Amino acid sequence: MSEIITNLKEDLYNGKVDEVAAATQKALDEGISAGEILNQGLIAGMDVVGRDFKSGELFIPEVILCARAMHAGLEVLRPLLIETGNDSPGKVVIGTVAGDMHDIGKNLVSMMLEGAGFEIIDLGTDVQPEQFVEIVRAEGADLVGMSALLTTTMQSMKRTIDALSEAGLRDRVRVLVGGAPVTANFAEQIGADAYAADAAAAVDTARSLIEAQQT
Ligand code: B12
Repeated sequence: MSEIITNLKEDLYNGKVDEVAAATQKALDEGISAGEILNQGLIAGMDVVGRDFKSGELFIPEVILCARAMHAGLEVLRPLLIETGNDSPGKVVIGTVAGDMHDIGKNLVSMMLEGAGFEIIDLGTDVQPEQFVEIVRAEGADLVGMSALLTTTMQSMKRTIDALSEAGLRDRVRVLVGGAPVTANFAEQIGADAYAADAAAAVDTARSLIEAQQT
């Protein structure tokens, strides 16, 4: 692995916001692709943070700094990830479900969908089922994307799907779920249309869900 990527991962681990932004830009300037910087640098760096958070080596304040650093790197990559044509395959309402504040993965999925031309309405984090319902209805969304990173908030996905059904919107909108603890099996159990494991898979799955809806 190149030295720049190794340094980038180290800076991310140490929560150095400005350094991560600068290292991301430097990597781009040296011709490393956005995909490689994202996967080998930022996401791989965050995996190490997650491992050490779990084992008790890192604590919440440190992880918050790492998350900020990750955001800073993603912002540098943003223009490259969202380079797009004009033809929108559909409108997506996306958010992290009620009770959950994790937004890095959701933001990445948003960016990649935007890059694939989707129109994105990002509701942020801790989004209540009623908020999803209100915006899906108001915007006539084609697809709802929900993210959950906590086993305790996964049930908010089901509550949101139930709320969409109660509001009579479920037939009109496809539901795509994701986040580290979510599985295809869980998606099926709660009545979602699909699960995708990462941002690249999210784009392919969103496309095929909307195509299937239109035919
Ligand atoms: C960063 C982080 C935080 C940050 C969040 C900052 C932020 N702005 O997001 C802070 C410090 C705030 C935090 C807080 C907490 N956290 Co935390 N956190 C993490 C950590 C280290 C990384 C998550 C991350 O960003 N990963 C990088 C991104 C790129 O990956 P990702 O989110 O999985 O997203 C990818 C896929 O899942 C998928 N995806 C994600 N969303 C979606 C949506 C759709 C529609 C699709 C299709 C796909 C998709 O695509 C993404 C890109 O490839 C994880 C550890 C881990 N390994 O996941 C713990 C982790 C999720 N946290 C955990 C915990 C326990 C907490 C707290 C409860 C701690 C506490 N005691 O207070 C709080 C909860 C706060 C709350 N109410 O939400 C646990 C969860 C355990 C569990 N099984 O429930 C984890 C797993 C750590 C651990 N091993 O113990 N956390």
